[in-house]
Amino acid sequence: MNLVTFSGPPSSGKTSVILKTLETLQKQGIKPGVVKFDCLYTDDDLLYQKAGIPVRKGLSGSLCPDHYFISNIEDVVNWGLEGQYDLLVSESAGLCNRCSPYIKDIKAICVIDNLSGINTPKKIGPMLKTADIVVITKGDIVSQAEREVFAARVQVVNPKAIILNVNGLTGQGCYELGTLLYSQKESLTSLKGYKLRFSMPSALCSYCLGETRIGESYQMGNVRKIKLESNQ
Ligand SMILES: Nc1nc2c(ncn2[C@@H]2O[C@H](COP(=O)(O)OP(=O)(O)OP(=O)(O)O)[C@@H](O)[C@H]2O)c(=O)[nH]1
Ligand SMILES: [Zn+2]
Ligand SMILES: [Zn+2]
Repeated sequence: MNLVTFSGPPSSGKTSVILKTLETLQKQGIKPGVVKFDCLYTDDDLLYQKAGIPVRKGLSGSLCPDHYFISNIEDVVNWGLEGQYDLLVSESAGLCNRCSPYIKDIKAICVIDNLSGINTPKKIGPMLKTADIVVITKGDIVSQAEREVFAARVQVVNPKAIILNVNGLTGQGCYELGTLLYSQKESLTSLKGYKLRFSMPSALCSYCLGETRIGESYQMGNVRKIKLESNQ
């Protein structure tokens, strides 16, 4: 089985791109399975189901979706192995810019869209910086110049990444992406011994633990104060 991890900001086009890409792979006889990780809500599972793709979803609730992902990925891999899927795709909500779900030696794809603003590549942390492939969507609604500037900004943040412009509506670029995702030689049977690409911050403070009261005396643990004097 091959495993690939997709991540990216909300509504960047992850599901659209994954669906179109899996369609091209299914035509080649490759059997996919998908697991969607989100925080509070997703109906992506219905879209995968409609396309005839086996799917499971996990909602992290109050936890960072990436922390939740990594605590559950082994079970997900076992689900994929039991289903005998050739390609197991995880789609994670990129809601926490400090973390990423990427694992060393497991293909990592970040989906980001042209509309998100030219400073967005700098704001997104490891999810973009440590991806192998960066898929840029929604090029159909910006100009050629905007596409070029945006792609250049992405390349500055992640010089090693393969950057692909993909149209999530028409599927243009998805065949090429598919060829990068699946390899017949790969046969993952367990994630034992694998490691995350980036150590996730543990921001355990009173508010993580459910505190709602405002005031210094209620703040314990990992607290960082804003420096207003040296702030511009
Ligand atoms: N114009 C245009 N719209 C796109 C493109 N790709 C995706 N969309 C649209 O963008 C919206 C969000 O797409 P999704 O595929 O649901 O995005 P997502 O990243 O999976 O969203 P979440 O999982 O909810 O975070 C949908 O309305 C898509 O039809 C694209 O290349 N061009
Ligand atoms: Zn989605
Ligand atoms: Zn996080």
